[in-house]
Amino acid sequence: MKIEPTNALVVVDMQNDFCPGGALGVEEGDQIIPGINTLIPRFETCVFSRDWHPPDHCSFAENPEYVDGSWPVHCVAHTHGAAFHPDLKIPEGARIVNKATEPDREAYSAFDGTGVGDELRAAGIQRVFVCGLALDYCVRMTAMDAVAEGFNTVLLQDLSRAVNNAPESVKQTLEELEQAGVAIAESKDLR
Ligand code: VGL
Ligand code: ZN
Repeated sequence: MKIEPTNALVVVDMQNDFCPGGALGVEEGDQIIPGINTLIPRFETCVFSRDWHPPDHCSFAENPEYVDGSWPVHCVAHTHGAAFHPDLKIPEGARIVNKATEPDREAYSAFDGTGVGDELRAAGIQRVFVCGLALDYCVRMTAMDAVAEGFNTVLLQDLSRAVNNAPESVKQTLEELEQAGVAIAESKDLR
């Protein structure tokens, strides 16, 4: 797979709260950062999404159950937890996308309510490579929406980690994505 000028890298939610030690820390979430950093300068277009919730976001629960979409308080806009991981090398001029910014509305996908699909199309982008956190939630929904928006879509499996990293769960997510038309690849497949 050759990286073309019409390709974009979409880096999903590489924020402190989704990394180990964060409010919703994903196991090994920080381990994908070096690989993402290596890839960033090879793309002309990079999008970085961030979960950017108000303090009273509808997904927040005192006793969160996770699987039902209730979560501990996380990624409250302008807090340390919502900040990008300090090791992530965000280039100047990168598009930063805030999502799930309204109290009464959840949005897992970087395309949901952000307008970034239209922007990428207007910029001539035809294919998007998706990576980041978390594979089973925001990465999955971002990749599903990318297909629905008409982009040729590739999930970079080695540059993503899941909240539920049990092998059967990961397998199910990858199968769902493949069935939707998402290609599954590894960063080493890119040249
Ligand atoms: C996410 C749960 C809640 C994610 C965001 O980025 O995958 N997961 N909010
Ligand atoms: Zn969230």
